[in-house]
Amino acid sequence: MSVITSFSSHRRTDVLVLTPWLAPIVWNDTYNLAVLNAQFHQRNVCVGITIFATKKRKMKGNSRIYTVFVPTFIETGEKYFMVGHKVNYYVFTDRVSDIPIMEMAEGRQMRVLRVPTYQRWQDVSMRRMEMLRDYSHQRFRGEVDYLVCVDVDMRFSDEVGVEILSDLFGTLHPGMYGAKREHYTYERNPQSEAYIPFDEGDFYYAGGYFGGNIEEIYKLTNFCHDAMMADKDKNIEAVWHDESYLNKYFLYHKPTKVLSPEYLWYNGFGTPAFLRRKRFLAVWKNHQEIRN
Ligand code: 2GW
Ligand code: MN
Repeated sequence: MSVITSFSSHRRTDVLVLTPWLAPIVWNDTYNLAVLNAQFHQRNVCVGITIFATKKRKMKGNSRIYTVFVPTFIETGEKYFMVGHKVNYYVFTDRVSDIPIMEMAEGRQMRVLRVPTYQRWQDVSMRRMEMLRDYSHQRFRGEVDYLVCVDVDMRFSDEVGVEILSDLFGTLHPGMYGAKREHYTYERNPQSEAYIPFDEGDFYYAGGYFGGNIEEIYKLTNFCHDAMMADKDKNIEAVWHDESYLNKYFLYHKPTKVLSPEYLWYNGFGTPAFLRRKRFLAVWKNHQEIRN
């Protein structure tokens, strides 16, 4: 592995590349992937990526079944996600027979995990924390070194590699990028376990993209689930559900890496100059809608 002599190609001055607690913020042109790949290959790292596809979503007479997002997710993942590394896709679903068998590159596999259905969509989203906690404890520990936990209504559109991996990482929410702290949509009810006062908070992190090693993901999901249950007992539900509790966790357990909005983008937000790559995009859901 040769250390690159020209550092000028791995520098950004137009964006923040380091948090005040010295965690890298990952942007294109801040790292050398060849060097990182060699390091992670040396450790023979295996990466788990989790998605959930349960139940139906009913909206304005339309309904959609979240399993429709799975094939595109995996196809684009095979093209762009951790190419050349060992990967396990974990698909959590209540409709096992809707998940097709798909071809994977060598060293990569898909595992379908049956989970219960929740009636309220907020519970569908929030209960992911409990299931990730339980599977981290029972299964993931023995199978993978890192977990990447993302929404399913997404597709990869450029490389996402080992540069994202770290003990604990979160992703800047693309809709909140550049917003003032007081405009972050943290939970503002002091009675809630997710409460963050207006003068606190570092970044607004997205609920649909976090990860880390299994121990850290266990701690994160355990905290979020317990906080949600404590709020439920008080008849409280945080404004952005699991995302609100995740933001609370990251406030007091700072991530060791932060992913830039390159890693989570909506085409509707256009292409600002700071965005040199769009690696992972929200799928327009109405394209997928299935009439009742
Ligand atoms: C059904 C009705 C309304 C909303 C979601 C669902 C639903 C979600 C569902 O019927 N089945 C299902 O499997 N899900 C899973 O939850 C699926 O993995 C999906 O990606 C995830 C979050 O729901 P989604 O993607 O429709 O909502 P977003 O994109 O607005 O999610 C953001 O906000 C959520 C909390 O409100 C979460 O924090 C999420 O991580 C955020 O990206
Ligand atoms: Mn989503």
